[in-house]
Amino acid sequence: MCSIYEGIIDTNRLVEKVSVSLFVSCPKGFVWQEDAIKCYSSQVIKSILGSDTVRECKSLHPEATPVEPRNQIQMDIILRIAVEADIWLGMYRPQTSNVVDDIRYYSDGSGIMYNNWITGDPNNSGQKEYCVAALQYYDNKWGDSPCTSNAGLICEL
Ligand SMILES: [Ca+2]
Repeated sequence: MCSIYEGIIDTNRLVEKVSVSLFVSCPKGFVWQEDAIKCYSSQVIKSILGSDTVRECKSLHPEATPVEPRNQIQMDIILRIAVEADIWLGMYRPQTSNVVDDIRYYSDGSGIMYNNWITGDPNNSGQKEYCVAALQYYDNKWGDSPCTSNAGLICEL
């Protein structure tokens, strides 16, 4: 039993080292953030419309997506990088969905697994809030917002 247990520990260490070595070299225009284990675009794109954020990130790198914070560590990094007051997040409500909290990630369409909503959001106010942003006015908590709002954009891969 003891030798099996040691084997599991060694496997975990190996996987951790492989992950770091794969992503530590980011494509041009991206910087490695070790605590998030991701590459982030090194500049915030200004005043982008939410509906165009996916295309904007793809223009930087084919596999890049708007930032999709999946835990508080990643959210803290996004706020550290951000220079704009508000930042688009890589999440959306399908325009065919009538469910207010049917918020999904752009990258794979799955439901979000972490959130930091403003109290009362998501609320799809006016039935036109299909994008999600971290809003400085609300202490960087998240609001579902019209995709035509202006906000900064950070891409990740
Ligand atoms: Ca809202």
